[in-house]
Amino acid sequence: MERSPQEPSVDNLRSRGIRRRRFLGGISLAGLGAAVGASVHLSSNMPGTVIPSALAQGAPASGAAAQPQRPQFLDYPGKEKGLVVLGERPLVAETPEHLLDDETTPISKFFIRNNGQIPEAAANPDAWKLTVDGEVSNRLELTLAELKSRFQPKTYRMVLECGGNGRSFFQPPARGNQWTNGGAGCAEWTGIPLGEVLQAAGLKDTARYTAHYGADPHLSGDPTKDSLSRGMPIAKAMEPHSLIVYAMNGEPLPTIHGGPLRLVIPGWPGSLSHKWLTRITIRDREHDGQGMTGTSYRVPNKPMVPGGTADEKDFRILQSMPVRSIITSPANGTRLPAGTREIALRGAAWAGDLTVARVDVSTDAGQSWTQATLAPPRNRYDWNRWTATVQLPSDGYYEIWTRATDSNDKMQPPVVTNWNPQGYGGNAMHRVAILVG
Ligand SMILES: Nc1nc2c(c(=O)[nH]1)N[C@H]1C(S)=C(S)[C@@H](COP(=O)(O)O)O[C@H]1N2
Ligand SMILES: [Mo]
Repeated sequence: MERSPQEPSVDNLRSRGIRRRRFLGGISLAGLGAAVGASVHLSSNMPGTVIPSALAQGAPASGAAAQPQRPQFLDYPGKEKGLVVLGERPLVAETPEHLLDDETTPISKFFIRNNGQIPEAAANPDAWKLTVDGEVSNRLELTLAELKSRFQPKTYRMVLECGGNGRSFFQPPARGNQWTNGGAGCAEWTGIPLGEVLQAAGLKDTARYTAHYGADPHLSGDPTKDSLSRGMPIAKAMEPHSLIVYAMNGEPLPTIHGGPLRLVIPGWPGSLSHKWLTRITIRDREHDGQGMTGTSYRVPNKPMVPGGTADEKDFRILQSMPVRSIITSPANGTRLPAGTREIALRGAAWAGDLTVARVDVSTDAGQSWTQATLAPPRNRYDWNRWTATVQLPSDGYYEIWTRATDSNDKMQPPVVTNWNPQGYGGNAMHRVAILVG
């Protein structure tokens, strides 16, 4: 079979040190192009280290897979077809960056991450029960109706981000769902501050840490096993933005997002934002539930050799998520009319517990940068929407890069650093490819 110059052979790719697993034979990019009313094939000739994220979507988790893979698009009630399935059992789906272009992420576009089975929808949400026990003087058992009537609700727009967001950019591949940058979204969450409920339960002097339990059955069906059970230091739980949530974007919290009741613990790994929440136990020490041990949600204290063997005693629990910015328009793979010399860019940036100090964009692989304009966040933990205009000197192929800098003056790195076995902290600059003419 004859190859077009845009479809280099496998041997060709190897000899140029390009990672095979990053190549989708142009299918993914063509698909995205079609989605935005264009059809382009830019996926060839791009080295694995710089390949834009849309090209990595649908790539197999294992570097061993030799066949290019077509991304699998989600087919789920109430969800956009453009979400990309990263796993079916448990169901995990991410939002390609160009679908994060809304100020507030609609439910239909919000990413999905499960560790176990999805429970049945609650027949009577207001009767849903939450227990608060452990190191408290006044054990609580509250229905959702009682929660709503006893406490004053708050609504904040806040980023929820999976701890493994960006994992697919690690090399060698890190274990777990191969998120590009789409394991994140920013919704309006309505609920009761967790701290007020803990206060009502009366924290004892011995209270150090939370432990979260939910109604999702373990994948195996074994009732003695938790799908997930994480926890956090009391200080994080007492922050005013740590919420027990029952509504999302003004609607009752959908079952797929943990309805009727979940935690939203902004700034920290999404795994703390427990869905289908039934019980919070206060402990006198760090929690040791499912997802708290080994190298899960942990990062090395000293840089380790990529692909090396982890020594668990050198790891600490991942708390605040790293700074990240994404380009949400134009979409990766967009083709623009010949003669286009100026492009309006839009995006979003966020920085865990910190704030975003600035966002810069480049069209020349970082040789020069243009500062973006940040819209102010509505409240703490909201993302910053940003806009920028860039000039292009000619028709042709360009990559647009974005990088954010946080309030501690830490900038996103050009490539993923700090390799760790389960791939946390992958916050390399986001890149999209465009073709003018
Ligand atoms: N009960 C329960 N809560 C959970 C999970 C889970 O598997 N079970 N997954 C967590 C993880 S890892 C993430 S990133 C977020 C994802 O929330 P979403 O599916 O609403 O996007 O939920 C968290 N809460
Ligand atoms: Mo997650």
